[in-house]
Order: sequence, then C-alpha cells, then structure tokens
Amino acid sequence: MVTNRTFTMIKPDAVAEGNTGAIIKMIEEAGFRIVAIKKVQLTSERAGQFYAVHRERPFYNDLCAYMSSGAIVPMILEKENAVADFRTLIGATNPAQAAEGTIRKLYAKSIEANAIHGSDSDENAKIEGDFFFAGVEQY
Ligand code: RTP
Ligand code: MG
Repeated sequence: MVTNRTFTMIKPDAVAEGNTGAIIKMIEEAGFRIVAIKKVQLTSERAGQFYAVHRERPFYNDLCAYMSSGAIVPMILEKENAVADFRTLIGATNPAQAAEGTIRKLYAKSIEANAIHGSDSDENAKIEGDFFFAGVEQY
C-alpha cells in the first residue's frame, strides 16, 4: 500500500472547548496513523508565517489573532491518499456548508473558528509538517 502524509492542527476554539480527544478519535477511526503530535501556542507573528499565503486576504489579521489566541494541537498524519481523504473528513471551510458527519460540521463555530486545519497538497503537507516538527519527532 502506498501511504502518504498530511498535516493538521486542531485550532484554538476546539482545543479550548475540550474537543481534542473526540477529534483525534474521529481521525484515528478514519484510518489515519499519527506520525507526530504536540500541544503549542503560536505567537501572532508565527501564525502569520504559517498563513503567509493568505497575506493579502481581508481576513488575514483576524486569522493571525485567532490562531494565536490559545493552544493548538498540530499533527502529522499518514494514510493512503492522506491529503484528499483528510479534506473530506474535515469538511468545507464554512461549517454552514460542511457535510453531515464531518469534523467541521460537528465542532466548528464559524468560517474562521472552524476547529481544524488540513493541508491542501502533498507539497504543502511537507512544508507545514516541517514548520512544527523536526525529523526526530516523526515516528
Ligand atoms: P485550512 O487551511 O485552515 O485547512 O482551511 P481551508 O483550506 O478550508 O481554508 P483557507 O481558504 O485556506 O483559509 C484558511 C483559514 O482562514 C480562515 N478563514 N476565514 N473570515 C473568512 O472569510 C475566512 N475565510 C477563511 C479559516 O480559519 C480558514 O480555515
Ligand atoms: Mg487552506
């Protein structure tokens, strides 16, 4: 079986509400193996580096403030077809449009405070995983 990796973070709203365990359970039950995991809080500057691709978007400053407002749980995950299957598991960016049974449908509060991140390509999964984890932290 060919496996590949994606990167995710459980966002501050979901961590603060005590949904970390329930979300990790959904991820494991969907067949993802946790390669790396920790709990950290970003500074606004570091959140800005992570989301630099959105620098010109109107929601960028709010996003940096929100993503640095509390602890997050970043993870590297492994599975066959990991990037696309994980995007399916989390659902649409806006929870009002997220499919039934997806993590965002269940746990997101708004289009911004939407519970969880998922990489959008294999290339970005590698960049984002390396942003948080050294090679020796990945098992
Ligand atoms: P993510 O990168 O976090 O997995 O989310 P995504 O691909 O579904 O959405 P993206 O377009 O990459 O946006 C990144 C994050 O910015 C916040 N956002 N706020 N206020 C707004 O209109 C708005 N739009 C996006 C969300 O937290 C989104 O996940
Ligand atoms: Mg995105």
